[in-house]
Amino acid sequence: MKFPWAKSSFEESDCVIIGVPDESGSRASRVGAQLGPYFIRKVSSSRDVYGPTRIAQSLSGEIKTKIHDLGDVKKEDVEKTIRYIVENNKVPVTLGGDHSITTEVLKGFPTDREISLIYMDAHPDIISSERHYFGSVIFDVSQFNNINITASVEVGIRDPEVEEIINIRKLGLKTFTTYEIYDIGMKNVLKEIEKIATKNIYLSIDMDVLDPAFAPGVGSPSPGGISAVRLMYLVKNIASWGRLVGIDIMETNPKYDIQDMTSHLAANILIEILAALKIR
Ligand SMILES: [Mn+2]
Repeated sequence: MKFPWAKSSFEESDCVIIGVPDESGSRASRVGAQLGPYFIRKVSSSRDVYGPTRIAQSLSGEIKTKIHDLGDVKKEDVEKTIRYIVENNKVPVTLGGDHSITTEVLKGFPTDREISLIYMDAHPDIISSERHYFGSVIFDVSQFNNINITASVEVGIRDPEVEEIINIRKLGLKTFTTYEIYDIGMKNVLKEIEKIATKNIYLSIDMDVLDPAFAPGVGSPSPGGISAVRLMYLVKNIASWGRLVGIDIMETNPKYDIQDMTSHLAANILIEILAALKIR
């Protein structure tokens, strides 16, 4: 299964999509994130395409980015696949699968070019007492040479563990909770993110950053999240800055979804990003 609207060959593409149907790094009691890539592509194939040629327009307009869908990749092959995509000057887009796949993706980027992470998640994922799973992604990648943690930011968090609050302070990571987003408003959040994330930007989206009312199909739902349009507004603006070097959309769990609404939203978030994306 591939996205019907991802029609470019690898050679001519600006962006390359991979799916990683794996949840071996998850500890969620709600199993099913490995089905994410299949359902996101399937629901987009049936709802975002009208007939053989008419592709749904995004809110941001026509998708001018040339997109190739490479299909699914095993978790152990993610690092080398990403390296191959990046070496060919294309922007990799990864669909999960559990959030620990982001660590594997970031291993594939060159070690000598600094990256700012913009990490949208209900949970800070910055546990250090356990490593190499979906709760330790930020701590794990903070050990990488190319990840500039003080020029990185977490958006939408609301469910931290005590250990994580300590680690956020220790590492100098900036965060916006959902209350802070509500308080200062979307335009100001965007301005603040732009001031913090000054390097090449890797954008990672955990679908649980959204309120469960918009995204019930996730492994670890957390009430009090942001709305679908707010997330789309943030990511489409970030994509328009021309500094995105990689994107992922993780933790869609079709087993707990309602009529595929979370899978469809994941597909539409991707479409909005791709329509607004300015290639460097
Ligand atoms: Mn996460």
